[in-house]
Amino acid sequence: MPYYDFPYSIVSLHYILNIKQLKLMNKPVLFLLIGLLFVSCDQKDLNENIVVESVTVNYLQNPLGLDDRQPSITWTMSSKGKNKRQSAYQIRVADTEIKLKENKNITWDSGKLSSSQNTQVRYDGPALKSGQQCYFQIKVWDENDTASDWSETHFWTIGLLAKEDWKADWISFKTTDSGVSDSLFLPAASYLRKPFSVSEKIKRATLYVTSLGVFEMSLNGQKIGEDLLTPGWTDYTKRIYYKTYDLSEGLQDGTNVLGSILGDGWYSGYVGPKELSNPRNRELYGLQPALFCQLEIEYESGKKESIVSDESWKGSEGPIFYADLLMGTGYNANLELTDWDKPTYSDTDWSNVQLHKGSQGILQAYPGNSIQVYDELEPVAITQPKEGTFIFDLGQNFAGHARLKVSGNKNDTIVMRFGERLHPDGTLMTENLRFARATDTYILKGGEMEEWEPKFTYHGFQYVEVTGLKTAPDTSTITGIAFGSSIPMNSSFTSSDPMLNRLYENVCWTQRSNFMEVPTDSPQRDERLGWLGDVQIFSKSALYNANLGAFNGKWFADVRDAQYDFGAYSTFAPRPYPELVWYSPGWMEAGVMVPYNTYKFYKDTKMIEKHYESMTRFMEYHIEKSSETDYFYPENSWTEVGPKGGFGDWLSMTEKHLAHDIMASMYYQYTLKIMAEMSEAIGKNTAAKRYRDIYNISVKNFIAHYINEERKFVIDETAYGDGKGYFEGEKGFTGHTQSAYATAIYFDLFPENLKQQAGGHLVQLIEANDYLPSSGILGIRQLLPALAAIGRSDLANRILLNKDYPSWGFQIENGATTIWERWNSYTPEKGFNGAMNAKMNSFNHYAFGAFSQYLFSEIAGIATEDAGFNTIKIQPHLGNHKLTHVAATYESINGPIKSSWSIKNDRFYLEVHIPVNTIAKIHIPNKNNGQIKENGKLVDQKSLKSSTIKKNYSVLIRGSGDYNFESNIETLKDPMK
Ligand code: RAM
Repeated sequence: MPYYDFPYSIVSLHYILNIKQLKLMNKPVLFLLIGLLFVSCDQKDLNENIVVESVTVNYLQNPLGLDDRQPSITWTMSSKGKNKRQSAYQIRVADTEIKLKENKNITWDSGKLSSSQNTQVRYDGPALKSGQQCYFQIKVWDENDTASDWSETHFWTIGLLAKEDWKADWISFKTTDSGVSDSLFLPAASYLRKPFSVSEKIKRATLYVTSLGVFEMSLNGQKIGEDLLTPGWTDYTKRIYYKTYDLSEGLQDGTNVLGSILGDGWYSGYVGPKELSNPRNRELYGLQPALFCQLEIEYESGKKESIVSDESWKGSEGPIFYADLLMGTGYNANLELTDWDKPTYSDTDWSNVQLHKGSQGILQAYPGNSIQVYDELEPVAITQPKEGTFIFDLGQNFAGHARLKVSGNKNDTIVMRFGERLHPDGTLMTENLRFARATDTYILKGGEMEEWEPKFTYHGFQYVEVTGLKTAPDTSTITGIAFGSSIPMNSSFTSSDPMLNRLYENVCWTQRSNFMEVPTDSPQRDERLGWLGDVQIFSKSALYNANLGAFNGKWFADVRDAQYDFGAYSTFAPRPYPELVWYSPGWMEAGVMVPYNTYKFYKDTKMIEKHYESMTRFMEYHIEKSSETDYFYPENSWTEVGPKGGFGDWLSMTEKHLAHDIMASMYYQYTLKIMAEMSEAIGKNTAAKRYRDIYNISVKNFIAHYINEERKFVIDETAYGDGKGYFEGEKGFTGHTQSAYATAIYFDLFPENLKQQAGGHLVQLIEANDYLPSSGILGIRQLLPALAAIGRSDLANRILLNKDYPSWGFQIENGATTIWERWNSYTPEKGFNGAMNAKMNSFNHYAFGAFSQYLFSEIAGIATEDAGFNTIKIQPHLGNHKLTHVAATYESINGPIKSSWSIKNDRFYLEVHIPVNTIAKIHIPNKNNGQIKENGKLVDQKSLKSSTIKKNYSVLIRGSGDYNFESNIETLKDPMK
């Protein structure tokens, strides 16, 4: 046994006393010492005991108001020991904390179940009822059958499950049809209030609330919860989510007031680009926002009461004279309704509300991560490019709004505009916002310092332009308030290269800015749509950065709701334009690929089951279409979509476009393959076999058609004619691009020898392109991992760290703080590229951030071998040895996985952390199984296995714990050797 595994007490005793001294010792002292030894041995065992750490239900901590009848429970575990595994678990659920503690009248006791499963354990007790509270604890047993303590108490509650549970009506303050199609129409927000009295002692009070439009609720003058832009965005004609809040503490004896402010939001406000919804791009779902809420009060006496939205509520307009997601919010402080949501307020001049027709959509519990504030930013500079026009630089591009602090006279008007970049003369650049006006207005009441934050809008910006100030501002005048969906983002990546570190931060900021209820393309311009192509390409990167179980699950429902009857998934989801038929290869496959990635990260078979019928319909559509052309897509197969052929390798930098049909075929083949895997995961083996059979035929025919004797991709260019109808079709088409080979390798479509030959072409293309990327958004994710897969991470890193145009480094060199939409979004020579800027140019677009999965899966080398990171691989790719240090932690569903390495004097040092219940195959860079040290000691060379990539790794299998390794990498510097 190595010394470090020896009980500390024996080692220490040995150091304190030598054997002679022990013999000389009198018996009582000896017994005392031996006793102490046992105590401390026990102590050591105790320290190695498993502790149940973070516990979630349907990916959320202590969620309120679930409508899932079999919620899934997941826990992580820690232990100071090594090789710790779970051999059994027990879950106990009760409807009060006391019952749980006393283990009496338990709702469900799983009993001790022999199982290593610590994620996605489905509740399996008696049927759950509306409003039910479920307090629970978990106990686990380790590999020696030693029990842990019971975990802390956690809970979930159930929402309103049956239609009959709902007694509320849909209400709104006014019903106005703008009738406006060609000019801006920005109505005021409405204020609704309902006083009610409480005369008994309260046991529990729960608010269930939703709206068409966006709401903010208050109780006795206090905002309820921290969520913004609730209840978020869905296709309201099909599905509306309600939120649940616990108000047990907030109610007071006597009169209480529920208040609500309603804004247009996605329901009746401006959504998406003007062109898509002509003649009007507001009121896409309905005319006037409406509220639907129900406060369930349970008194100690057993009496129950419901306060619901109905015609007894009163409504008024107030200080918010416009509030729109794209256009901004205006507030006239002189119209403030002071204390309007407190009991003392008199609402005699308020009007009665009206009943609203509501929606046919099904009412469901909100399953995602609500939007919340995650950061505040202080200005780093204030400039005055024009007299009276101040520009506040917040140092970072992000999505959110600004808090304003001003003093002045009554009716002074402050106007704030938002932009991502400045013109060379220091003025705000807003051309790329297109139709989004992104303008907030504040009208002062005068006198004291006034502080204001807008509601019901958000902007994508780094700079705030402020006009109307009467005195010189300072850094407290404007504060950036960054918000987005509250996805847990606990992973980290740093390296010895400051540019790469900044780049990774840019990816995270871009993700945060665009994970706004749905994964949007951009937060600034009049678009902000959940483009499927962008989501699928960035999906794995996003999953490394954050836990997206809840967020993605919510979006998959949007994807299903937007799916066409004939099977194709729409180009974006939600799809607020019911008439629009728009789909494209590479985009629509997201409906299968993102669920697959989510399954691989979280082993979530419930999610597959929910989405399976929809995915099957999609696959049938593809299979039927491709059956006419031997189950792949030869040239010109997609003339029916717009633009012709689809979007293809959108925004690539190649001379000729990669033929859309090559990409369409490969994306289709990949979905066949992953559908087979997902089918198997839920026991649908016949379907799995069918998908695999079609896959094999498809790939065979595809290779025969597109690959020539030099093993190059070739196409019949004449098939595309003069390219008319295709996006930038005048450039012509080719098969021979970085994206084509990288995709074939990354999707693992080719047999080994062809893969190597494809790799050779990829390398040549990269060398010929001065080690710069040329891929568009359908190929970019694949590029770096594909190079690593053929043993050329040196080239991958060379591209990654390149600062020439076009590259990621070039963006950083040119002031990027988020990822740009285009490689040429900005160049010093051409600025924002003239007309292109006003057409389509976002500086906060995650698609090209899709490289960042490579930082985790290849550079740090953390990947799952199974689904759910129970069996993992740690395999750092050292590239060209220019990075000398990397430290990454991926917060997996099983707990944190750490890979941190450094290179010093041709020696490689690796530190890893493997969570409990996880087996790691650790690949240590090491030519031909040379010597490896583990925690300072030589590892028996016979126990080492060589890994496949050119025998450049030795593989060790280890269980949970912290380890460090050391190897010689002198001979690995040149991958060509
Ligand atoms: C743009 C979007 C998105 C892309 C589509 C094709 O407007 O921003 O990034 O997927 O077009």
